Amino acid sequence: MVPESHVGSKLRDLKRRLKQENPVLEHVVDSFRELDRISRRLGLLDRNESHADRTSWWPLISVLGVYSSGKSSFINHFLGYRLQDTGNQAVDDKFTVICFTDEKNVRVLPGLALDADPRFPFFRVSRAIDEAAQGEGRRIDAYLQLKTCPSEKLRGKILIDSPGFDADAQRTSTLRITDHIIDLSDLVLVFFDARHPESGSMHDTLEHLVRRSIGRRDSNKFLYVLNQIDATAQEDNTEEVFASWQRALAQSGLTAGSCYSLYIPELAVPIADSATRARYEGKRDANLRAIGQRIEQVRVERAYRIVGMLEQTAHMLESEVVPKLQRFLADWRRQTLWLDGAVFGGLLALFLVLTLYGGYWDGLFLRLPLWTHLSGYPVIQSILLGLLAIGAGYIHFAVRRWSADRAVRRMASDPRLNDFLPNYLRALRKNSRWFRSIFRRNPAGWNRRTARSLIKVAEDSQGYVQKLNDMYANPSGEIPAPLTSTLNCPQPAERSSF
Ligand SMILES: Nc1nc2c(ncn2[C@@H]2O[C@H](COP(=O)(O)OP(=O)(O)OP(=O)(O)O)[C@@H](O)[C@H]2O)c(=O)[nH]1
Ligand SMILES: [Mg+2]
Repeated sequence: MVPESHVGSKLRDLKRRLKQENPVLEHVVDSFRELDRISRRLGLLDRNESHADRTSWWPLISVLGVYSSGKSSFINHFLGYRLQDTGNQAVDDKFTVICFTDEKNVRVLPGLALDADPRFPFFRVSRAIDEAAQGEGRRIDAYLQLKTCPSEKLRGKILIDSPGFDADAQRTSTLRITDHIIDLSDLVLVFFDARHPESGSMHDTLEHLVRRSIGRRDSNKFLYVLNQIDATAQEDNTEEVFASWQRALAQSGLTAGSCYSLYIPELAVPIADSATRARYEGKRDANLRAIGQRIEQVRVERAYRIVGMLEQTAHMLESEVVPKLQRFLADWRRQTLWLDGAVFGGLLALFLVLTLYGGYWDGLFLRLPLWTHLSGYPVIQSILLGLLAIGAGYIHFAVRRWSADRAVRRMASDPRLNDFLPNYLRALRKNSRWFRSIFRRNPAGWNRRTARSLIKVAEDSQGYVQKLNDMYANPSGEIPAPLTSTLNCPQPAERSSF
């Protein structure tokens, strides 16, 4: 029996985990497996690669921001689980990636577990850290840890808790990880502390996180949260605190975004006045709900995105990859035939000229003295003919290889192939192996059966979209629009009021 490849066991594990979290995506894994099989036959992927690696299967929600602002408390509240330590001193000194487990207990694994596993968003992050700060990549465990938690709220998503933002104390490597997290996240919650609106950490957060979020194409994935707003209940000056926070955001250049003010229910200082309490609680619950819905929405969007990627990949294989490989084969064939013609034609012409010049022709008969001498030795004659054929074969294969290299170089200079280039090159090598005839019009591994499988994958992906619609679409048949209930951020694109 052939041992199961690294990819095989990875996809099996992925499927097992998705089975608990999203049954539609569980079947999508099978379709990705089929695409991998086709791509491997085409020579695009090797045994250890999978199209499934090109996407993160879980939506990533990261919580960043000011230290002691309640990032970990928010995560604990959201999960309904006392997972993260909290406290008034700086508590978290590393990033914690939190994902679902069906085991009863929480597990804490070192950063290495994340660095080495392509299913997680930190796969090979140590290399990126090394680029930012040499030698630090080895200390990956000092920056990252993985926690698994059985909270139902975590199904189908990954949360990231982070150390409080403090640019002075932080090394370039931490900033590098922060940037990496922001790039990968589907949703970024940036936390501020209503108790200390002017802290240094607030300043750093504004400088690094808010300023950088501005002008990004995905800037709507940032939610700004002013936490611990219960601290304003005593003086009942929420509006003032909120407005000054927004001014600080505006001064950092933020002109649009979703802003929320919150407090964590179980941690709040009790609010004595019942009317004030009711007002605070009503707004807090609305905002917690809004953030919760936004998180849920991200999960839905991610499921559609993965199915979309499946269809796109199937489409790309059929309408881009196969035609490109066919073009390569045609190029290679044409070039080889031309060159073969030129080289052998030239040699033949040279032979004719030399023999004519030497007077070896008797009418239409060539009489080479050497050949005539050997007429009594048919074995030697055969050996000579054999050597001649080997020489011709050698030239032909050299010509084939040269033409293939040229066609490969031409393809390699195509900037549109960018990160798919190594895959193309691998397929080209497979297609131009010595035993493959140059007269084949279809690429290696491409036949009616593979074409049918590809059509089936595309059809299946439409089926998955329908299933997702059945799961998530509301009765009017619409996919829920991104939730836009927000507070009055400066000139907000999306707004509500507290
Ligand atoms: N009154 C009140 N206290 C809160 C609230 N949220 C958090 N706290 C308290 O604030 C302190 C800091 O909370 P953490 O959750 O540890 O804050 P953090 O942002 O994770 O802090 P670091 O990990 O150190 O950056 C803890 O003592 C919490 O109990 C809130 O909404 N209201
Ligand atoms: Mg914390």
